[in-house]
Amino acid sequence: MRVDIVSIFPEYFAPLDLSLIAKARANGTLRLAVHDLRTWTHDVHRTVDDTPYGGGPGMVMRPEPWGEALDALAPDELSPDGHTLPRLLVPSPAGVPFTQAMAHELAGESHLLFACGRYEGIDQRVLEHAATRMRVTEVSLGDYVLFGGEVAVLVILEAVTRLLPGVLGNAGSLDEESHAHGLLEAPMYTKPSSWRGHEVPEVLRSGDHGRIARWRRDEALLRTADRRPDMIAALSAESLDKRDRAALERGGFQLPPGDVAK
Ligand code: JAH
Repeated sequence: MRVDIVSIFPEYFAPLDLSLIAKARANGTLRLAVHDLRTWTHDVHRTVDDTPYGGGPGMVMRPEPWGEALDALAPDELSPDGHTLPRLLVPSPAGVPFTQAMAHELAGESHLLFACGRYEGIDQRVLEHAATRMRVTEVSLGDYVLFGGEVAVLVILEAVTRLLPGVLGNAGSLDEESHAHGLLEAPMYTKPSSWRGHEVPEVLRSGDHGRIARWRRDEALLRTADRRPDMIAALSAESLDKRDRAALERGGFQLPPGDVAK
């Protein structure tokens, strides 16, 4: 996968030289480049922002440097290495929610291009214009405001690159994790079995794989109902059986009637 990142703070991306992302870059799984937006400014002050039309506080990123950056990184002609146009991703509190499903979708792309906004964001015409040439997605990590898109790009890249073939050693660990089955994961424990007066649940030391699987399922259901009622409400009719319902009722949770009954 090829990834290009455009930002006025390329130094934010130093962590991409660490750990498993660095390894994926070294072995050619990931071809990643970070670009300074000011490369595509031409005035002495290398200006990237200006005041907003219609008034209001803050500044908006000027369209011209972004236009040149996208021309350079997503040329109209197919590049000599046969790469197609990138998928443009723009972190924004006004974007569509980023999910594990979107991470899987992005892991199937051959070229991602990230545009990091700062201030009050990027002139909307940049995205409008880019959409005439490539797929453009404004994406949000949650309902809060950052200084800019840089940290959001680090998060998205970590979620996506760990799904690339060969990046995670243990192939089995991908489908048992939180969000893969629409529930939060049960708690995990390691040695020692007793630590500062806190014990590992007996069932996990029983060696009874059936009981362990049932316990983990119950714990996953209970903590999801407690912490993420939205995820319980989103479960399909088939995903909760009678034992699941019984576990939730034992935990004192009221199930919505009908759609999650079985
Ligand atoms: C803030 C440009 N959903 C997380 C998120 C993503 C991007 C931004 N804020 C929050 C942001 C200012 C300028 C992007």
